[in-house]
Amino acid sequence: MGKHAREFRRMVVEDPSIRLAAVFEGTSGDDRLIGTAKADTFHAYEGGSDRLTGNAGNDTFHLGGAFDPIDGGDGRDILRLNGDYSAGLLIDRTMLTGVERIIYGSFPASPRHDYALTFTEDLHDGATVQTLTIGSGDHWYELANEVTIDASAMTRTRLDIEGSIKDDVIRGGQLADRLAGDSGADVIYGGGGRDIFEFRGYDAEARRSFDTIMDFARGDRIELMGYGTDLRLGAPDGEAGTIDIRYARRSDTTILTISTDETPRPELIIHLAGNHDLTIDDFIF
Ligand SMILES: [Ca+2]
Ligand SMILES: [Ca+2]
Ligand SMILES: [Ca+2]
Repeated sequence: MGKHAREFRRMVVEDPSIRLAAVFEGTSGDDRLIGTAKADTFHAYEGGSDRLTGNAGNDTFHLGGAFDPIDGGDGRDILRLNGDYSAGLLIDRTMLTGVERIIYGSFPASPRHDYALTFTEDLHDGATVQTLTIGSGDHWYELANEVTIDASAMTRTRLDIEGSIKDDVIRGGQLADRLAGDSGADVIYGGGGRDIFEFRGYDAEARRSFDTIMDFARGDRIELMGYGTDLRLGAPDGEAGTIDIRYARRSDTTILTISTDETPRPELIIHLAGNHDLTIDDFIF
């Protein structure tokens, strides 16, 4: 057990007169870090076989390449991953529970910080439905690289997933999720439930590539944020303010082309696998 971390724990947890939140610095040894009832911060970058317990309070856990078991406890807890997770992680409740948000990224920028996370079950016990937010939505960590997230095994979790600026593969769970690939050429599966696929108009990269939704189904919707609120379904002529819909038989793909201005270049292209007869009700503006 890491000496420094152990002393920290004793000081913070075993002395009831100290009620401040703690900042834990893990060591290269096997640290057992137990948080207070306040908003604690855990840094476990140094290796070893650690166990991190947040207890109550809105705790933040920082990991950097390895994955140590984390129990966030009560409160709204955040796990920040800043390291190379490209080899792929299978995550179950013995590894991660009681955490409501996962932020991945790379700071400083590194070409090797890719994230391949597969959740083999929900991260909470019991029948209640909880929300898990996953993304790089934080200016500090916006330099995220490719992410592959598979939450298809989750049946009691509503996912709010944001991809990276690169080409991602995102699989939602069995309930109604909100999924956003961000820029890059992303491949997105909603899974079960009435999912919302989100596209943001201020994302200039979206003009240069397109996302593909693999399992769009009745009840799913496409949310177009920042493309105007009066878009209409139109003929495929690039007219301003239209969503043109075309079925490409050869690739069995429905191609949506969104034009917001008079230039011939579309502002957004979305591919849906299969042939879909869409109406305006399939969209949210
Ligand atoms: Ca705590
Ligand atoms: Ca992306
Ligand atoms: Ca879903």
